Parts: sequence; C-alpha cells; structure tokens
Amino acid sequence: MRIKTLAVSSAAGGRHRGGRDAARCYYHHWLKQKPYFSCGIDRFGSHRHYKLRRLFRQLHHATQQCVQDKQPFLVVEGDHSSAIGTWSGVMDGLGPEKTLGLIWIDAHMDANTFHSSPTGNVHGMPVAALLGSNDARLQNLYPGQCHLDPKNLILIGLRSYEPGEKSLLDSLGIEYYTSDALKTKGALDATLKQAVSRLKKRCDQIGMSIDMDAMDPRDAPAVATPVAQGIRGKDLVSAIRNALKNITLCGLEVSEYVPEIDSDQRTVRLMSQLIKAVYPSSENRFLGSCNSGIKSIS
Ligand SMILES: [Mn+2]
Repeated sequence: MRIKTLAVSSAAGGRHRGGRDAARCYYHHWLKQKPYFSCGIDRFGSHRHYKLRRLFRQLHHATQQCVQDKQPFLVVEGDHSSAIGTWSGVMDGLGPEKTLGLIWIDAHMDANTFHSSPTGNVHGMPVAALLGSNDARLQNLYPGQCHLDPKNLILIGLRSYEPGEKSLLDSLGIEYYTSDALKTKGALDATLKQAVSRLKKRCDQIGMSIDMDAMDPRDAPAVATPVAQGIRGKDLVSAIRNALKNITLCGLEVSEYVPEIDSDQRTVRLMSQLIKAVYPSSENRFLGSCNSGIKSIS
C-alpha cells in the first residue's frame, strides 16, 4: 500500500512559530524525501485568518481527493488548526451518505471558539469547527460542507481545558477520556481498542489525529503547549499497534511538533514510531519527491 504524504508548513494557527518547520524536518530526517504536497504560511502578521482560510481550503481539496481515490494519507502539520482542512476534506470526500469516525488524541479539547478562547489561536478550535459550532467567525474559516457527528468523535488523553470546552463536549454527549483515567495498567490499550471497534461498527472510515502534546513531556518535550502528566510515548505506540491490527485508517494526522526545541530528537523519533504503528506494513511506501505545484502562501 502506498501512503500519500501531505506536508503543511504552517504554524499560523498556533503560538509557536517554530512549528512551521515540523513537516520539512520530519520528511528530511525520517523519510529522506520531499513531501508530496506542501502548502505553507511562512510569516505571522497581517491577514492571518485570510491565509489560514486559503490553507484549509487547499488541504481540504487534497484529503477529499485522497478519500475519493481510496488513498490512505499522512498529514504532518505545524499546528492543529490544520485539522479543520484535513477532516472537512475527508468528510466531503466521503459524501453525506457515508460517515467518518475520528479518534482525537490530545492533551487539550481543542473545542474553543472565538467567543470562548482566551488567546484567539485557531489551534485551540478545530474540534469546535469540525462539529459545526455556531461561531460565525470560525465557520467562515471552514472549507467544507459536511460536519462531524458528535457520536463519531472520541477524544483520548485530555488534561487541560477550559470549562466552556467541557460543557460543549458534554452537551453534545461526546465520549472522551482524560489521561488520569488511562493511568492504570492496560487502560489505554483497552480504551483505544474499544474506541476503534465502536467506530468501526457505525462508521464507513476511521481517521486519527494525534497532537504530540498528548504525550508526557518526558517523551515528547518539543511541542508548542506541553502539559505534564500525559500518556507515555511507548504505551501509545503499542496501544495503536494493537488497536489497528485489522484495520487501515483512511488517514493519519500528526500535529504540534516544534523541531527547533527538539535538541535530542526525542520527539521526532516518537513521532516516527507513532506513524509506523499506524502504517506498519513493510509494503507501505510513502509517496514523495513530487511537487503538487501549489505555492506557499507567505
Ligand atoms: Mn490539539
């Protein structure tokens, strides 16, 4: 199986601009090839939302195409706001008749809106956007037609969130697991296995979005917003391997890695193990060395 790789060199939705180099760094050091597709925002500054909107639209187009071609993909992106483009594209690719189940592994709920966010950073809002929150400013950034059904979203690893985010998820009856609930031996393994089998029963495709800050900072220190007491890296690698034994995801997204503070490459190494746990087959080839012709937005 070939995996299409999509590199997003933008951190404009986050708070650490170093994240824009995440994709380039990952592909250079670990895949030894150029990414298939990249679109990026090099600078902060004016028109940030206008540029993000364009970026999400490009990414939406790319993942929509992947799904229509039944082509599994890997997105490596700077900040987690890009998930708005990734998964809206998948849902539109599936069309209104088919459903996406999404496993969201993160320290944060990412369910703020422009009304509730203390910072205004869009990387804290993708879950709210995908669910179709009624924040007009946020929906203005949303490139897709379809939204995520709350019962098809499961969040894992949470430990830092605002009360407004929790009440949004609770009001929609969304299933989530805090990292505290996963501390006992075997709990993470069982939870992930159960999440996959539940989504498999009711959804046509399953995707996974991994925010590197879900992991404990001892294992993944090079992230934009580290939070102590996270899931241990090796536990997540083995839980993913077990849970996905008989299933191929439609796509995987990895987010929030900041290479410039990854002095011992601990975080990128873990990122690579997580990607291999999702796409383990030695037959897998990551498509690369090809330019889509889409220019960086800067
Ligand atoms: Mn996140």
